[in-house]
Amino acid sequence: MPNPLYDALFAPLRGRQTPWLHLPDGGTISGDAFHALCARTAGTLRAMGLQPGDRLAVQVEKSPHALALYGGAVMAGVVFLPLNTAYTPEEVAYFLADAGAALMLADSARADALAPVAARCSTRLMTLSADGSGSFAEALGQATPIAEPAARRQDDLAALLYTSGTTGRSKGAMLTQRNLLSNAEVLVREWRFTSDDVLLHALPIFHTHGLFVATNTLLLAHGSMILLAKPDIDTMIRHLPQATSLMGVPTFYTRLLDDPRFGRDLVSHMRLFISGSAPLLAETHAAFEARTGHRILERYGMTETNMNTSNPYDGERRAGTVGPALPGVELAITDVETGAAVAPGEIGMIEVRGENVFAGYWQMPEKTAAELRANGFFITGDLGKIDADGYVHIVGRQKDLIIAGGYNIYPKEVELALDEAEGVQESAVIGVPHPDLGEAVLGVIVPAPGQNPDPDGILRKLSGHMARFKLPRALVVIPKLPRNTMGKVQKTVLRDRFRDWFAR
Ligand code: MCA
Ligand code: AMP
Repeated sequence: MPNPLYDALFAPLRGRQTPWLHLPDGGTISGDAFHALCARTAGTLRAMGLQPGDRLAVQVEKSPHALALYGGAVMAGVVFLPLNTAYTPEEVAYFLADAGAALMLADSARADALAPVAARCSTRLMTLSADGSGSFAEALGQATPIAEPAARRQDDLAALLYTSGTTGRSKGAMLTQRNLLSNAEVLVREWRFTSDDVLLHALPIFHTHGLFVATNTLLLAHGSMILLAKPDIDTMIRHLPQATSLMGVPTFYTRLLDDPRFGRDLVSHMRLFISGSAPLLAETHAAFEARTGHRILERYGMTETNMNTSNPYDGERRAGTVGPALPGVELAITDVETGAAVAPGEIGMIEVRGENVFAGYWQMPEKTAAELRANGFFITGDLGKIDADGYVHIVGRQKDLIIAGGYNIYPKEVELALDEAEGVQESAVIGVPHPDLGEAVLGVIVPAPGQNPDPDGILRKLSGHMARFKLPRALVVIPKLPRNTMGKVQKTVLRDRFRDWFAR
């Protein structure tokens, strides 16, 4: 029975005795062994009663078993819903309830905290730890591997990935088999991945970048990956000599450059360095070339659209641009107010259409209608222009979003929490330049009349409720927020005023 994503990505692993995963301890997992693990995972999901189309929520540490959950879900026809391991139980509750997840897999260490949440959402909770232990791991040991993957069509959902909303409510981006497969096909071709490639995989596997861009591309190319549990720089440096390629957020590249061991010798056999998820500074691009002789290839994508543009493999990789549209992706630059196309070369809203573009937000028809036009163009919220050579320049964001180290933080969510804090009248949360993370979260608070809020105490309290990467790195107290004549907080004024806050 057809299951296009399985047929293209996972079926070729079957019978392959060469490594698919290289592990930091020197071990390897062959394609065939990984395929068998996926088939057993799919069998376990079925034995747990999951039907094609059901949602499987996963909040586990990165490991080969964790990656096989994705393969198992594809084989069982189950919709894969990966969650950031930094999310607190309170945050997880929203995703389980919204997605109506049938099963959640979590590390054993979190099981107690998650149990009441899962019970409230009528989601079955099982455990799977990075060392391969836990109740799901035990069930896996007893399971019959599925012989035949579930039949799926190109338009069936493969994954549900949540992206935060400007109003604070996260939206589940529905990604179909076609979305994922078409993008993987384009990336293999455009970036020239082959079975000789070994990707140094140091990204998390709960986001598009590490899960789809990296994993799907290497699967389709029949290459292999060095799977690192954490983006630890020492481990990355140790394994670079065995790799041919690296995909990273800009923080990977600035951290490598900060390390005196990183130089030409270490990367002599590397073929390709790719950067995305956040803007790569032109100075990083230049410093990287000076140090290694390699020009980083920068590309641009989103959870909702997979990859949209990429600098060319053979042509000029231009610093400060994200390259031309990928084959099969149409771009439009439109007026933010009217939606009409702007003149060539002008700045406007970047819109995207193609097989890569998602099917809409899970059970949010009004949000889908607001961002996905009837003509198929998705309104990205990114502002940019296309130059005379077709290269896209991202110049800013219309959406109020902070990207720190490649993670997205929606200020509204943090502001709502700060506004509730003791002694706070109101707040504004902004992103300001940060030497390691690109941008970091800064909270600006205004005291309630006669109050003297305690920034450290406020941050301590917040930390139990929201993922730590969303927490302001600092809180500053000012007497009042700058506002325009309409009463809107002028975040640009705040960003200018505090732009050197985290300067080295
Ligand atoms: C960790 N911390 C962070 C971040 N990461 N704070 C802000 N922003 C972050 N990105 C916090 C931790 O909570 C901790 O706080 C402290 O910083 C140190 O954490 P540590 O674990 O040591 O950090 P790390 O492991 O060195 O990770 C930093 C990192 C990582 C390498 C930048 O965040 C990362 O792998 N980012 C990649 C994210 C990604 O894959 N993005 C793709 C999504 P405390 O000390 O208080 O506990 S976007 C996407 O998929 C689209 C489609 C695209 O285009 O790619
Ligand atoms: P996410 O919602 O996590 O998928 O993040 C997508 C957002 O990351 C995009 O809308 C952009 O704002 C940003 N992004 C991704 N790649 C790049 C890049 N190369 N340069 C600038 N911004 C990027």
